[in-house]
Amino acid sequence: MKIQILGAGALGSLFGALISLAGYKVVFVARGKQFEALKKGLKISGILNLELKVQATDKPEDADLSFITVKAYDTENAVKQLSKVNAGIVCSLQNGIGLENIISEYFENFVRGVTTYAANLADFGHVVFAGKGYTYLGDWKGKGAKVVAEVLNSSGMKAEVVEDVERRVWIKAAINAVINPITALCRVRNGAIVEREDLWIVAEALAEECEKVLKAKGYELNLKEEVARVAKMTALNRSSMLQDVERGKRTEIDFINGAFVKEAKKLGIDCKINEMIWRMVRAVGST
Ligand code: KPL
Repeated sequence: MKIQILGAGALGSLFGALISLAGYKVVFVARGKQFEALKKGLKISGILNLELKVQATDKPEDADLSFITVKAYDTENAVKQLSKVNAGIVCSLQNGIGLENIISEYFENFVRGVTTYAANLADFGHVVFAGKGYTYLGDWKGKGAKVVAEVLNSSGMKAEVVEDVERRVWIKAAINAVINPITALCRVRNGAIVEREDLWIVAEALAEECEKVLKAKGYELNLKEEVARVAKMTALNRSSMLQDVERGKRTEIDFINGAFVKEAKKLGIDCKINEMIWRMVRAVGST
């Protein structure tokens, strides 16, 4: 079985490494400095310490399974390229809301995944495996979730096929809507959210608005508790948005807080704090 990672950044490279260590043939699709570095090899540190030779390319190839791990704003570009080859089952593990319609348009078998695995890019070609997690997978269009779960589980990663993947996408995005912008704006690790009173007050305000949106969509949960749990569990992690801001890269804020603000408007829910934070991150990042 040939597996392709479209967007071999931090998370994509970690998944690619773990899957190739299990014996699967894996192709890493990357761009720029990451592509150049991967041609020389991939270093993993943190929970695992190893270096491996990988097959790197800058264009998608035919594959039996293609993971999409590009940034949310690159989705359209990436799927257009991917649609030119035989992509096989397509599985998105991206953060953010609203990517599903774009991907479904191009492929017959589309699996949406939500993962809590954590990875940071220490340098081009060097990924820090920062946290083991869980991956939930659901068939969004056609079939494939079972196959993806088998690949991940046989690679030593915990994965499960679920019926409510859309709910899980929204809940993950809500957690991201609280942790990511605060850590990016204040340049702190995730743990600071629960350790510093000032930050927790902002976190609570964001969480209250997002929870109202979730509730109106029929997704009940105590978001503050969930945010506190994730912030403690990933205390030492630098959120993906903090990493983007530190590198002067565009952030995924439009697909996280921006998506909550748009949904809140449709539902007639006040979401002003998310809107302020959304605009502040846009101003800080290179949007
Ligand atoms: O998903 C994450 C991210 O950084 O994007 C969290 C859960 C906040 C972990 O860092």
